[in-house]
Amino acid sequence: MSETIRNLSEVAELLRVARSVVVVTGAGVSAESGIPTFRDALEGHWSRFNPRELATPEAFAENPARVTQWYDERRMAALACAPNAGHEALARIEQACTARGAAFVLLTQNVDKLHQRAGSRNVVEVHGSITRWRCSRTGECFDELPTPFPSYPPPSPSGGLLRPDVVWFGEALPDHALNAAAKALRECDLYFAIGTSGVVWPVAGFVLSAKAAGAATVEVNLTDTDATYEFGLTLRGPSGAVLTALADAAGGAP
Ligand code: BV8
Repeated sequence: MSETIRNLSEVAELLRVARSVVVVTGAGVSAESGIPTFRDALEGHWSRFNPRELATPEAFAENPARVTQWYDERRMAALACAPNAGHEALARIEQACTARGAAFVLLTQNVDKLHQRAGSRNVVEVHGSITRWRCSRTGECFDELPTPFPSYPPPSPSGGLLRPDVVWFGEALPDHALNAAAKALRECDLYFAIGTSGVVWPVAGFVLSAKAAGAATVEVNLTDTDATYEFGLTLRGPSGAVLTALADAAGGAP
C-alpha cells in the first residue's frame, strides 16, 4: 500500500491540473456493490453460467430462454444493488473537473447503471445496458419492463423476442459509443482504467489511444493485470477506498 500512497498524491496533482480526463471502468468497480465480476463468474457463484458462452448472439439463437433468464437474474440483482463509494467518488471527481472547466468522460463496460445512479453525468455505456431490452426483430428498445419477466424468453411488444440491449461478444459496439470514445481519447491528457482486467477489445486498446494522445495513464485495481505494463502509474487497492482517497486528495467536494 505504501507505493499506492506515494502514487496517490502524484495522481491527485495530475487530476487537479488535467484539461481532459477519460475514465474506463469495469466490473471491479461494481464488485463492492455486490455484483460479481466476470472473473468471479468464471470461478464464483455465476460459474453455473459461463459469461463467455452466454454473452453471444449464437447462445441467444440456440437457447433464448436460458440466455434471457441469466440476463434477467443479473438485471434484478443490479436493480437490488446500490452504488458504492467508488461510484460516488467518481461522480465527485467529475463534478470537480467540470467546475474548473476540464472535460470528463466516463466510458463504462458495466451494464448495471450504477454510475448514473451515483450521479455521474457524462457516462458512455460502451457495452450497453442490462436495464434496457430490445426487440430481436425490430430493434425497438424498452425500459419499462416487468420485474422480473414472468417467463423466458420474454416476447417483444413488437413481435420478436426481447433481448438485453448489451453488446455481446462478436457484436460491434454502438457507433455513438465508439465515436464518443475516439473523440475523448484523442483529446485526453489523463486516462484511468479502474476495476477492469483489460482483456476485452476494443476497450482493451483504449489505453494505447490515450498514450498516443500523450496522456498520463493510471490503473486502479486490486492486483496487477495483463495490461499493467501499459500504465505509467498504478493505485492498488479496492476502488471504493482508493477513489474516495483520490477524490479527497484532489479536492472533490464530498
Ligand atoms: C467486437 C456486455 C467486432 C455483455 C461484454 C482483438 C483481439 C482479440 C479478441 C478480439 C479483438 N477484437 C474483438 C475481439 C473479440 C472480443 C474480445 O475482446 N474477446 C476477448 C475475450 C479476447 N471482442 C468483442 O467481441 C467485441 N466486439 O470487437 O466486434 C465487430 C466489428 C464489426 C462488426 C461486428 C463485430 C465486443 C466485446 C463486448 C462483450 N460484452 N459485456 C454482458 O455484460 O454480459 S464484455 C464484459 O466482459 C464486460 O463488459 C467487460 O468488458 C468484460 C469483463 O471485463 P471486466 O469488466 O474487466 O471484468 P473482469 O471480471 O474481467 O475483471 C474485473 C477486474 O476488477 C479484475 O482485474 C479485478 O482484479 C478487479 N477488481 C475486482 N474487485 C475490485 C477490483 N478492482 C478494484 N476494486 C475492487 N473492489
